Amino acid sequence: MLARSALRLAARPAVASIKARTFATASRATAAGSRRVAMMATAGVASASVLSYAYLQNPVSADAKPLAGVKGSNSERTFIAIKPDGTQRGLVGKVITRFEERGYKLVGLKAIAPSKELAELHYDDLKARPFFAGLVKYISSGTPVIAMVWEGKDVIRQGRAMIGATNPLESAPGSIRGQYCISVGRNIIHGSDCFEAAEKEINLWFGKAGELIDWTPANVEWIQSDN
Ligand code: DAT
Ligand code: MG
Repeated sequence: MLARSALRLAARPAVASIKARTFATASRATAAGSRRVAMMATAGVASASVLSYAYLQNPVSADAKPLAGVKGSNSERTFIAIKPDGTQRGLVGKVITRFEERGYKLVGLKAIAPSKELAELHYDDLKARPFFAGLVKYISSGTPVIAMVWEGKDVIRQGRAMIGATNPLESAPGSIRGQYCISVGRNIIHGSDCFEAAEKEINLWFGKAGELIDWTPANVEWIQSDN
């Protein structure tokens, strides 16, 4: 397991170097986690929190498939993020509900206040655009981004359709942006626009071993079957 983790980190130097404040999972398991486990071990105390840290330090082999799944298959994955304005406006539950109810499977989720570096890497293709600095400032403002990976049939294209056009003026009224946004600079949600972007973005935001969970929904046949 350690050898596998080391290999993965070596293959993803950009991810390993990103300094971001995560609220949910992996980075908490590092320094503070080890200190706490050591203190509790010294005191001879066993508790649920010790067990959860043990899980984080030795993640189950939960993401054995390629990070973005297999293009064009039922295991295709996309990176969806609720931006800081979506979080501030209390729209997290509504966005998650749309993807869940459509039939997609949530395989990764965390709240993260992205560093400037992470925001710049994420929007690397837009760095020559005049709005780039403002975009990075807004994404790395300190309000959490809700980062997710969703899996299922055609999830990349369907995800983009559900999100709607970049400029809310052009997004269909039933789409997420069409329902909740009026400004291109505050369009509340991000979604990968192609398989290559999904690979890059999932790698960037969920590149550590054990951050994605490969599970089988009980109703998968009722959602994905083509007969
Ligand atoms: P999308 O988020 O639909 O993939 P994009 O990749 O072209 O759109 O741009 C990324 C984000 O940058 C977009 O969600 C909002 C912001 N943005 C794009 N065009 C903009 C503009 N003309 N003015 C201000 N912000 C813009
Ligand atoms: Mg884009």
